[in-house]
Amino acid sequence: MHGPTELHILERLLEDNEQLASHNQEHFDELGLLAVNLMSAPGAGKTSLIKSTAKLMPADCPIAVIEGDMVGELDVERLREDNIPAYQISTGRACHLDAQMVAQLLHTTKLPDCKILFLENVGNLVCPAEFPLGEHLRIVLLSITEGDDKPIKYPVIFHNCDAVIFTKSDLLPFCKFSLEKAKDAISSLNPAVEFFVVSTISGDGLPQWRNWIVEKANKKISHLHIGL
Ligand SMILES: Nc1nc2c(ncn2[C@@H]2O[C@H](COP(=O)(O)OP(=O)(O)OP(=O)(O)O)[C@@H](O)[C@H]2O)c(=O)[nH]1
Ligand SMILES: [Mg+2]
Repeated sequence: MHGPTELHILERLLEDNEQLASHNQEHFDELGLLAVNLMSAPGAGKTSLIKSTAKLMPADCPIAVIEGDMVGELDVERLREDNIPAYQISTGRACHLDAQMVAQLLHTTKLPDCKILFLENVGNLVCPAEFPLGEHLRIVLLSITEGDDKPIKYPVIFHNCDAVIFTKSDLLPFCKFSLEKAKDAISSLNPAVEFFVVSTISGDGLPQWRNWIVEKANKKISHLHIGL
């Protein structure tokens, strides 16, 4: 249980984060890009999805990545292997990115000319839900190996997102995972949510996801008409 003082501090923390997130969004809008927060449990396939998405992107829709991890630069290195511009934020003991960390990077780093900026959050299904970063879109990845009960057990992150991507669909034949059950649980929390079912191994579902995100960029960025 939290006492009144702890609750007050938490409220102030979240309010400050909201203000900085709005500030970050002004930066994103000035830069003329679509900012996309990718959230999931550790290992659900965020970095793999970014790498596969980049390969399918039209040349006139370059991407960049802000990569959040507690320590190390492993994911940034994986992205740079594919020539994807990637910028590390090390969160230390924090289990999520926050708007202050992103603001600091935006104020000290010149991002390349890109149309979609992915913010890969720290692997965690709880805290990232509470700390908006200024993104335009919030995407949650749920991998087939995690179990179809996760939307019921971790509702906040699924309640407050634009799309859910079921990842590792190549493993469906080997895991007891009901897509129908998971989709029903998420839709009851968030009726407007969109679903994708993808595998970066087989490539299934990736073109549909790519088309959707490019369409979102076309709508968000004025004068952008990326063809597919
Ligand atoms: N079978 C299968 N494995 C996958 C797929 N996508 C990713 N993986 C594997 O899942 C593991 C984790 O993938 P990552 O892309 O590193 O996951 P992540 O969400 O970025 O992980 P963190 O950043 O540590 O939270 C790796 O071993 C990937 O090879 C997929 O579509 N199918
Ligand atoms: Mg990763």
